Amino acid sequence: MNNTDSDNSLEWASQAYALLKKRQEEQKQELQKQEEQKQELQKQEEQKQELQKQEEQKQVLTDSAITDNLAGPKTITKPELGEFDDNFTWSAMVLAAQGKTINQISIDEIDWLTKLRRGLEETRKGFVTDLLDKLGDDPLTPESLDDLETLLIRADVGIDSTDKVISSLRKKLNEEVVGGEAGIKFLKQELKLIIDKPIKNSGIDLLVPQKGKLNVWLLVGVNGVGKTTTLGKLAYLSSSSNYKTLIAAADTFRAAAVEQLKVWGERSNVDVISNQSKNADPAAVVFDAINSAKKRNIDLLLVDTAGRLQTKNNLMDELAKIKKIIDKKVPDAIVESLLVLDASQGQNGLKQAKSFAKSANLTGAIITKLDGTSRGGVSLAISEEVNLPIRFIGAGEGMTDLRPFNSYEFVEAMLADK
Ligand SMILES: Nc1nc2c(ncn2[C@@H]2O[C@H](COP(=O)(O)OP(=O)(O)OP(=O)(O)O)[C@@H](O)[C@H]2O)c(=O)[nH]1
Ligand SMILES: [Mg+2]
Repeated sequence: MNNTDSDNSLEWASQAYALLKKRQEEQKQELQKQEEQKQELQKQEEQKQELQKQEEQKQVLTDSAITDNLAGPKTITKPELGEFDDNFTWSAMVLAAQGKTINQISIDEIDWLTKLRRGLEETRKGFVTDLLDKLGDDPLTPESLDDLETLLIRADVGIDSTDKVISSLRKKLNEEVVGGEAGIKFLKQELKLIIDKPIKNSGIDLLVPQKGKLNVWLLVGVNGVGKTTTLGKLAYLSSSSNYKTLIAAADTFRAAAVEQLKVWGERSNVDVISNQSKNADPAAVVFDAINSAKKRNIDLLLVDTAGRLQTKNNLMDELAKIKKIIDKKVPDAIVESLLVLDASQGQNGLKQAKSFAKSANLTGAIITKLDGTSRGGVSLAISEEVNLPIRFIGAGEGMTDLRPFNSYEFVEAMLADK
């Protein structure tokens, strides 16, 4: 990028910022106006019902005291426009590079990209910063490729993906002189190719529920990786995108799982089908949930499953049983078995993916906890070695901290140079 380019980019980002700021101000004023009108109406009503209202308030307080004690989302806060800083300009540029115009970008998107970039900061620190230091502005040499190889392995990118990238770079180097900046650009393209391959192979670029059918998404994975939290975020994403959504609480092993799900369900207005009795059969919960989904014309049924049972075989048997019930009751349902993986577990996550892929008929992966881990590179290993399309990524515990996976944004965030 030469000076003029960066001046133009900054000017573009600054216009986008001014527009978003204006829009936010207008929205705030509109909300305030509505709020004032509402308060005026309420005032008259309140005078009449003073006593009754005190009674109700007591009840609300008790309810929120109960829900606040459960693991679940805090409140759904709409993201606010932050400063016009490096985070903003980088996010705006990433959106612009994907063909968005100033009018098309939103605060939500800027907020997410900022989170993603921050989340991948640790991965980047041990990798890109070192790489850029080593490369400087000089052309790539066979020695710098050796350094890059070590860095990629250290970032948990995995041996197969690393080999692939390094041999492509070596080939390019034999043909022409590759400068530092061109090297990074080529590296980004290669990493993106690796992540995109299983997505292309699946024939589905973006996973969304198919209209007119029952879509059933099973969330599977070992304990503690973030299945229930991810399911809660998906329920919010789905219902706020106007898909009729239902949750099946099929983790009957963990006592608090149902309560945890109910909190998430309530916040996004999605019902939870559960069976509170001890040792309830998970497949029976799914059976009930399918009946309910059919009656209510549900688009998406999200199924939470157990991460820990007495043995790994039990876990796989149970998943098979759930799958059998779905196939039998709704043969034309679109079923997705999504493996939830905790990015911070690095190579261990890769092992889990390999073992689940063998026995659980997986169709995709969701990477969670990308915030604050240095091992985000594992996403590449999952794509290359397990051939699983990554469908969503989570970078935080809040309701809006999950987004459909976008390989361009992911690679840009992983290799952002500041
Ligand atoms: N920082 C961070 N924490 C997360 C994320 N996703 C989940 N968590 C946290 O990880 C912990 C475990 O999450 P759960 O959703 O209960 O995990 P699970 O896979 O359902 O666990 P089991 O039901 O016990 O198998 C909770 O404290 C979550 O808040 C994320 O993207 N970022
Ligand atoms: Mg759970």
